[in-house]
Amino acid sequence: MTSILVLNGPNLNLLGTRQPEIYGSVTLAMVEQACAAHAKRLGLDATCLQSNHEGALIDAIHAAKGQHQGIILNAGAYTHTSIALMDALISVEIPSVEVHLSNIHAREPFRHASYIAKVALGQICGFGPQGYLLALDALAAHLKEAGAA
Ligand code: CA2
Repeated sequence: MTSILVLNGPNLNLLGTRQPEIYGSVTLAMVEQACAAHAKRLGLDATCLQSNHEGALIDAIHAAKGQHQGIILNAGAYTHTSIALMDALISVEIPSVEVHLSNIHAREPFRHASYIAKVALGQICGFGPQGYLLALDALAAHLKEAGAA
C-alpha cells in the first residue's frame, strides 16, 4: 500500500497545550489520528513521527527511502534554518509537501523564508490542522498523476 510519512519537528509535541491563540487547541495526537483516518479514506497508509532533534528528523527522512512514497513535513523552526533538512529531502527523492499550522507569511519576517519550500512540491500554511489533510490530498493526487499510487 502507498505509504506517507507525516513528520513533525521541534516543539510540535506541545501542540494544544500552549499558545492556543496561534496554534489552536488540537493536540498532536489528534492531528496524527486525523491524518491516519484521512489517509485511509484516500487509500493510503500514514506513519506519523515527531522529534525535537534535527538529526533525528534527517534520519527519519533517510529511512523513508523505499518505505514511504511521500513525506508531509512540518519542520517547525528548522524550516527557516536547516539546509541539512533540505539536503536530506533532496537526497531521498521522495515527493514532499511542507505544512505549517500558522500563516508563516503573516508573522515575523524571519518566518517568511523556508529551506523546505525550495525542494517540496508545495507549501500549505495558515489552515491549522486541516493543512495536514490538504497535504494528504495533494500528495494523493500527485502520486496518482505520477503513476506511483
Ligand atoms: O506554524 C507552524 O506550524 C510552525 O511550523 C510552528 C513552529 C514555528 O517555529 C514555525 O515558524 C511555524 C513552532 C512550533 C511550536 O509549536 C508549539 C505548539 C504549541 C505550543 C507551543 C509551541
